[in-house]
Order: sequence, then structure tokens, then C-alpha cells
Amino acid sequence: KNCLILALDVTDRENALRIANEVSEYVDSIKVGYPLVLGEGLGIVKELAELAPVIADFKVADIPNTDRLICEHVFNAGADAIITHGFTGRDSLDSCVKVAEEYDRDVYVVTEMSHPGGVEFFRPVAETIAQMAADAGATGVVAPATRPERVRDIRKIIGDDLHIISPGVGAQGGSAADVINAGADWVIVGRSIYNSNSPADAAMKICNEMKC
Ligand code: BMP
Repeated sequence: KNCLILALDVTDRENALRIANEVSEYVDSIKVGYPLVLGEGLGIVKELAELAPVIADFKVADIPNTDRLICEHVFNAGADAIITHGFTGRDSLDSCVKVAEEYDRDVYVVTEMSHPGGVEFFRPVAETIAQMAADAGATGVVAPATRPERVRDIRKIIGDDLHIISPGVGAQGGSAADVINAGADWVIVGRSIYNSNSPADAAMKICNEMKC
């Protein structure tokens, strides 16, 4: 285990495959979201899944039936996991967890976002969302590397059974080592790797820093 997830937010296939190939030995999964999928289509998921498990970051936030349809598409496309929002409520989350169980895949729930605005509305509900993720049988939660103290709080709520994946390292100011020490299982890193002259060196440095 490297404790590192690549956030592959480049928008074209050629760069995506080049960078994913370069860093594949250092990352445990590749997170793909709207920037790349809107640029290249959902087919890119299957191509990347040959290099590493793909986490589909669509921050699903809809009624249960629409959530179900989205999850089915994403898992049929070859994604290993999906990221959903939690604020849409337990029934919506249950819908994603049910599809994930049918496909034997993973669901991660956003508790509080890593950017400055992430405290405006998430702060009062983050703990409730974390507890809901645990109750619903999600695989884990997404919690901010920019606020390691919040990762520590969330870890206390969800216990050791759920995973914490944590974005906000590097470009957003968070430290990989600090958030791993606070209880995260993986850091999610995008720009510090894919904008580097040597993505492999950048990924290797982050792995060395975490010593995990
Ligand atoms: P970067 O390392 O370039 O800041 O990328 C972080 C990645 O994690 C982006 O894909 C972003 O959309 C995602 N993300 C985040 O930064 N904060 C969150 O709270 C949730 C996210 O999914």
C-alpha cells in the first residue's frame, strides 16, 4: 500500500494515460471526475482501470432512483468505487450502497470539503454525515487534508472499519504526513503530481514523506 490516490483532473486522454502510466507504481487508485470524463467520455474509465483501480468522483447528489442509475453506469464502465455526497440524505446514500453491494464495489461519502468554502455549510453537518456513512455501510468517507484536526474528529466518529480518503495535499496547502498522522488512510493528490515536470518523482516524494 502506498497511501496515495492520484486525482487525474487533466482533460485529455493522451495526457491522462501518459501520467497514469508514469505514476502507476506509486498510486493505489486513480480518481477520475468530471474534468476528464466530460472531456473524453466515460470510456476513459475502462482504459485507466487497466493501470489501477478507478474511483469515480461524481459527487453523486440526487434522489435515490437517479443515484442508482448513475452508480450502475459508473460501475458498468469499470469503476471500482464511486464518491457520493451525503447531504442528500440516508435514502440516497442507501441507494448507492445497494448498487455497490450488487456489483461488489466501494462507496465513499463526502463529509466536509477541503477548500475554504468547505466550512460554510458542511461544518454543522460533517459529523452527522460521517455517522450516516458508517450506519449505511459505506466503504469510507472523504475528509479534508487541509484540516487534519477534522480528520481526527471524523476518525473518532467512524471508528477503524471505514476508510478515510483525504484531498487537499499540496496545491491546497495540506501536508500528506500530517493528515496520515491524523488518521487518513489515503491522500488524494492532483495538481502537485500531474502539473509536475516529473509526475513520478512528485508521487515518489509524497510516498516517502508519508512513510506508510
Ligand atoms: P488537487 O490536489 O489538485 O487540489 O486535487 C484535489 C482533488 O480532490 C480534486 O479532484 C478535487 O476535485 C477533489 N476534492 C477536493 O479537492 N476536496 C474535497 O473536499 C473533495 C474532493 O473530491
